[in-house]
Amino acid sequence: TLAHFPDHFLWGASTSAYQYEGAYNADGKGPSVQDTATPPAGTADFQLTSDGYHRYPEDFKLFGDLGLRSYRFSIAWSRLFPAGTGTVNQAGLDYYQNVLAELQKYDITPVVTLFHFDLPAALEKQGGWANRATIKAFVDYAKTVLDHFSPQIVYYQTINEQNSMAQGMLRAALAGHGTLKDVVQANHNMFVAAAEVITYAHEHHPEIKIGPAPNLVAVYPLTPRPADVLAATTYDALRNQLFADVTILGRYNHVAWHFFQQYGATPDMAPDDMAIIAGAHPDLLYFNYYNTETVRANDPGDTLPFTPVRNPFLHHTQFGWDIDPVGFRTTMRQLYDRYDLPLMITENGLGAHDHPAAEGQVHDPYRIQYLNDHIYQMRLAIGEGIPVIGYHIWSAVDLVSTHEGFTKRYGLIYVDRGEDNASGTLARTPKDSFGWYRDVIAQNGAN
Ligand code: BGP
Repeated sequence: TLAHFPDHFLWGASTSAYQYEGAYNADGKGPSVQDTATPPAGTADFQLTSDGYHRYPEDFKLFGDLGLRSYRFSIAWSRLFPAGTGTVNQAGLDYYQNVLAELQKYDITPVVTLFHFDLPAALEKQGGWANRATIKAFVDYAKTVLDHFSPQIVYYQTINEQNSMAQGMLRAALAGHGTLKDVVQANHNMFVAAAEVITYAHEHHPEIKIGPAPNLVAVYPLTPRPADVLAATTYDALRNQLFADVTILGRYNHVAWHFFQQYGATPDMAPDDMAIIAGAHPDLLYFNYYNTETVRANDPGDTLPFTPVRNPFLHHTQFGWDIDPVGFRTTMRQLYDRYDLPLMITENGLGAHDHPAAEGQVHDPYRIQYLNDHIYQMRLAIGEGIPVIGYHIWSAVDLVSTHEGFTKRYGLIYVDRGEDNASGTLARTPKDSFGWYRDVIAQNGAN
């Protein structure tokens, strides 16, 4: 028989500030790196997005109809500190206080990310995360949030997908933009910053449950050829364990460290960095899951020992991402086994070209299928004894994708951005997946 979801399971949905709020310069907000970047040709920028900054009361009312138990969102650092440091912008604090009050009306638990890809542009100009000064800036910002919103917010994530950011920086470095040393240094500085915040939270606000929010996935070798299996372990060590081992176990794994050494790119450390990192103990492992990854071995002498490839046994999304619900369960097993922390899924969902039908409804059976299959595997994982305490669909509302604007949508609620995906009335329409998820929540997942 199938296990039941726990009574207080957090059935949720997710957004991030720069992808949902818009209002890029409202009420004293400073520019973030997302505001100063040039969006890919043909996609909407991050100035207006879903206009969640102004429309959240309407959206939260729909969340209430949905029966949502938790809402995972991020606070925009540059609303509180327009230049990243200095004096706090009261209007920014007030805005998020209003957001929390509105969620409370519907008894929705806030699950809050402190930093989701939107570094204040002023800090980026001074070297961004590769500059140690950014550690202090982040810790000061985070302390302001924790002190101001305690005890209203219990569930916090420090940094969203630090490991994906590091991978992005690594790809850029390999293409000649920046150095591997800077990537490793930026990654290290984020470890120290997040650790200081976790320790501060525990010392000052013991009710808080805080942890990282990486993107962690099972890695498969393309074939049982030993070289492919070895390449898969290397990829796993760099993509997943490099991040999670440092954050949770307090140590760099030897595969990653050796990789840095080969390139003369080990991070510079202050004497107590590793003690700070090892002294911080996350309460939960929050993680984002979309797909697994499959790799094959490269030839000896190639720059990297592996190449990510499409898995021949899996279907994929319209945007080429492998779809792997079973891999979701494998991932949960691996994470719980290695890190021994309760799990909370902060993102899971399907990006697609959604189009309203003639009557205005949005039929998204592909999304329902994807979500249903993943929730089923989560239920099996819980049945095996893995403590999963919440699940958030990316995304609650349509919002701007990191690289594909509104052409790639994830929401349970459709947002009208016009034929060109860059204009429109911004009107909201619940998709079929909304009604489906409402039933899942009402039955506590026992559909
Ligand atoms: C995660 C990010 C989100 C989000 C999602 C979908 O990596 O945390 O911000 O956008 O992936 O990715 P994309 O928008 O690139 O399809």
